[in-house]
Amino acid sequence: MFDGLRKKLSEAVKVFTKKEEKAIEQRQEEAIAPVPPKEEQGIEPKNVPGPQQQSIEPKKDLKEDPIIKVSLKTKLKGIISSSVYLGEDEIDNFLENIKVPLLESDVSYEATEAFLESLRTKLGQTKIDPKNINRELVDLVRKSLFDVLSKSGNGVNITDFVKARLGSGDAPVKILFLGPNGTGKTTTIAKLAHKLKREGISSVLSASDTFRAAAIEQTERHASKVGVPVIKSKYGADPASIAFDAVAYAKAHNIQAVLIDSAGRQETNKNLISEMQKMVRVAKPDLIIFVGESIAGNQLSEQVKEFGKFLKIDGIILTKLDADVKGGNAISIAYATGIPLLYFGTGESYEALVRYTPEFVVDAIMPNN
Ligand SMILES: Nc1nc2c(ncn2[C@@H]2O[C@H](COP(=O)(O)OP(=O)(O)OP(=O)(O)O)[C@@H](O)[C@H]2O)c(=O)[nH]1
Ligand SMILES: [Mg+2]
Repeated sequence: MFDGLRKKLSEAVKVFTKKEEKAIEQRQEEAIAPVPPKEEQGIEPKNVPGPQQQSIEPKKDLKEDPIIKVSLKTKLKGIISSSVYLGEDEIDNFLENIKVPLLESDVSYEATEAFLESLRTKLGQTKIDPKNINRELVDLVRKSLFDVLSKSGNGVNITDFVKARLGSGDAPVKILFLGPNGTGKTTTIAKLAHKLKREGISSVLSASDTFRAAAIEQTERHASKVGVPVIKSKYGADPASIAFDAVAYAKAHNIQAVLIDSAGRQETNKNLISEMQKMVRVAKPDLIIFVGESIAGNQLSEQVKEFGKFLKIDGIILTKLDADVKGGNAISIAYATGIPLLYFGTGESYEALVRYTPEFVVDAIMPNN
């Protein structure tokens, strides 16, 4: 999870830290180096004493000269311990080093630019402690990542959402899941049913994918493993009417949440999109959740935007993060769509569902060392 991005970013920070440490060391050496005598500087000294005079004058040890000692000491102390602003060239250099890993790791161009802009501002305003360059850079990178990730909110805990709705008398709470083929919609529904159950919230699954072969049996299998009821019909049946039946079942049996599955579809398929709109009209979901897979790369944001033209998407669940070696998509999607990211699917087990928060992503990408 986020492995590619984490390794590349921390490497870029390390490389730049080494460069800066060297630059500072060099400045220190320049400060320690004795000032060359004026002859060497090509300046004709005035009142040069003759050779005889020279031998009479006792040799002055530079180290013993209290004036030189103090000034050198102060100068060095200043250079070694006081914090410094990075120069513009240094900032440019650092940002360039960090831009490539982001783009290579599926972070979109727009999100990368937003991140770099935030980081540039922070670098320009922050005095860096030369003894702690790595730590300070890590801190600024973390803050800039946080800025970009916060654009899609701070995440929503579905169980809290359901509890709040139930508290205001809105039972059952209906959640519809949609997205492209094979992204993990049905598995994610099972994970959420499991999660709700553990928190004491009852749910029923609506097997509204009547299109894909074996989809109904798959939903039934999940329902029986998790221990929740499922409402189903025949293949080819109207998905909206199954959702309607599931809501009626929930009302009749005091079930608190209805999780409505749907067949995977491409955002360009007009018939399937209008079928989806019918589901929304009939079932009136409280939440419409887009389930996309992290490994879809940069096209994921486009998919969300296209679906969003026909239906109001309330949240996104990003699956298969465990299989994504790059990991930048979470940043891209948070930035590009502005739609709240809710959860990450991190494996095939029912437990493999992690709540999204900007902090979680920042910690995974740039751990505080
Ligand atoms: N590694 C990994 N696999 C996942 C994750 N979520 C789902 N899967 C797997 O992805 C495959 C497809 O999952 P489904 O839940 O059937 O996906 P779907 O979106 O319902 O598929 P369709 O209904 O055909 O559109 C299954 O093999 C799941 O086990 C995840 O977070 N990580
Ligand atoms: Mg499915």
